[in-house]
Amino acid sequence: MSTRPRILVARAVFPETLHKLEQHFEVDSNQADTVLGPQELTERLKDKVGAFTTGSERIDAGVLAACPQLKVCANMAVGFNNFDVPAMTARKVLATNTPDVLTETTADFGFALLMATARRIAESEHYLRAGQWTKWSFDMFAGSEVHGSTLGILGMGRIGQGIARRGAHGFGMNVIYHNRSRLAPELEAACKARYVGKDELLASADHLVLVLPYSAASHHAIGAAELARMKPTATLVNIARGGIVDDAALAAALREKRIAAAGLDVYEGEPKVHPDLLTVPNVVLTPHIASATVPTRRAMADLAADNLIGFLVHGKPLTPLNPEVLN
Ligand code: 8YV
Repeated sequence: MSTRPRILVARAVFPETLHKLEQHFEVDSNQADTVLGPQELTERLKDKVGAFTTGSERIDAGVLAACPQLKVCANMAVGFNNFDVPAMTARKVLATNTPDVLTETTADFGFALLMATARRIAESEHYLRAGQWTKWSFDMFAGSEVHGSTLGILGMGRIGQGIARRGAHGFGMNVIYHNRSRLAPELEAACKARYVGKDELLASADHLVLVLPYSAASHHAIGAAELARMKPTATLVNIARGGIVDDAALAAALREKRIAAAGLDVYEGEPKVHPDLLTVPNVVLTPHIASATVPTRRAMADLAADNLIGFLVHGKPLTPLNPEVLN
């Protein structure tokens, strides 16, 4: 029997990533490309020391209790709400994520979704494909202005700052943000962003982009009450996590034109999408692809693999979330 560490790759990844991992580990890989539920995940993880996860597999106290050999879980995602980090730390299981490598790509996509939403690109394309374009008219797909407008950002981490820089420097937008803590002055200056309270953010933004991490505290951070504070001409973009927005409340606000439009890449309960969102025209819906460029997905997969190799082979992970377990 091989003495190499045994790991689980929980979901289909690049063949090159598997090959890289196989140089160091005995790899059990879920080629099915489905998210392993708690039962199957536990079954396949109980004799492993490491897991390569993709942001959806839940690692919680139950899984940890059933997998006593587990030492590390490397998420191929910057978000890590699928990990119960305190429970992992208590069990001395290392958690890693993939920060930085996806920042600019994800900020590009956030801006693309903002543009598509404000300028009604998806809606007008559907109209054209459906053969409905027979004449020009003065107000056909007239949207909202992007340049010079007020860009609001909720959650001002690396990706939020990337969106702020694009807005301020590329489109001359007036950038305001709200975050748990205020940025250092030099970071605020770099993205020409002004800190405001959440109420002012909601009331003043022409385009509001959500880039905050998901947690119990951010669950439904945008619900009916928050939507009611926004301008009727405003657009909302969510590239953070489903669950931050109350999708049913958003669909109602869009249908009743209480806000102008929304662009969503993430959903509560994805890949299921709230049925009401599928029937309102003024929303652009994409299937959680903000980090999806070939180079970025490769960099994310490489970093997750290098975290497993770094920790299990060399004792040094690259981007630990709970470095205290290394002591
Ligand atoms: C991933 C993401 O595509 O990094 C994140 O947090 O949401 C996306 O970049 C997704 O989590 C699957 O890995």
